[in-house]
Amino acid sequence: MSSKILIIGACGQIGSELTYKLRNLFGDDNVVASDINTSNLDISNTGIFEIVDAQDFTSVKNCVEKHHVDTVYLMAAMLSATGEKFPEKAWNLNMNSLFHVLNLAKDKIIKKIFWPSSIAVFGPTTPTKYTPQYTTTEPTTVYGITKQVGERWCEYYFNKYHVDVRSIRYPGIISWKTLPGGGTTDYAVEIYHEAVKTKQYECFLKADTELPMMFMDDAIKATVDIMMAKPEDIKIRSSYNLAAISFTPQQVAASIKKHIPDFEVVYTPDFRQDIANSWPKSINDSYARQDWKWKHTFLLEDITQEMLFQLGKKYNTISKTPQ
Ligand code: AKB
Repeated sequence: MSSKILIIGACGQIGSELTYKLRNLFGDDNVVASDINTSNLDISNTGIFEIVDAQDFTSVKNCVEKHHVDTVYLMAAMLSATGEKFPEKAWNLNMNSLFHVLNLAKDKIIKKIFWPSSIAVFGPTTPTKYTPQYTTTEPTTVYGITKQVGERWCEYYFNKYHVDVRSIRYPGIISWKTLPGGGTTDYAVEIYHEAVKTKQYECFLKADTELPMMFMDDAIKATVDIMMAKPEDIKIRSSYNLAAISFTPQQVAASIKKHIPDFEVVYTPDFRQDIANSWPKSINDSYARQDWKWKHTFLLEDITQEMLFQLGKKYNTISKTPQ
């Protein structure tokens, strides 16, 4: 019998692309997409879709039982920037939803969980360059605190109750299908949209703010790969460091200018600058590369080409194929 998958938070930036990928890999009948509302019609109108409130245990459990789900991808979360505006809401959403799925697995109602962590688990006392897997984690954002504590709980449920939970620490994710919402790394998506639409962008981070980033296709590949790996190969049950590339706003702007020479960026840092300053500039992900053979594909120039091509089609500003 094939596995039955539930994605919670399927309308969001990563959830939506994960839904397309999992439907593709396992068939539309084996993938249940869910979210708190139908904000992404491309997801809710194109396959099995349920309204699920990730904070409500009964809502999650009913959906799991109705569809005989054995694997849950918990993608619902409040991200770093929004979390600073609504600390208690961020705590409640990020922690309650995690406990609900961990407890469903503890009670053997589901078998396997994917839960995303983030580079936000790191803080100002963490070494910023090539940040190791095991190091000081003193996050300064509520989002980071929920991810750090969540990692501890994942490992605890694995050790105490043999819950098969797998996790990666996502860097900033760049994609063109669904906009991100409420993160500090969102500038790296917005900049492409504005380059294509208006040839101008006001960046909320300083020009030289270096952060770890990854193209969506690589992030989805990592997510699927860690979930398909043999249980014995998943040696870290808190969360794996994961890396692809690192760049600054100035570097993305320069790579866009190669294609759109009159693109202009002004830098007006806001409260998100402090968050970015507290995060690593680059990540050492050697455990992921060793344990489950993680390898990234997309470099900055590849990402720029693909983003400008896809957004050009979306906004009707180009008709040529990428070189
Ligand atoms: C954010 O910026 O909050 C997220 C993240 C790095 O987890 N994209």
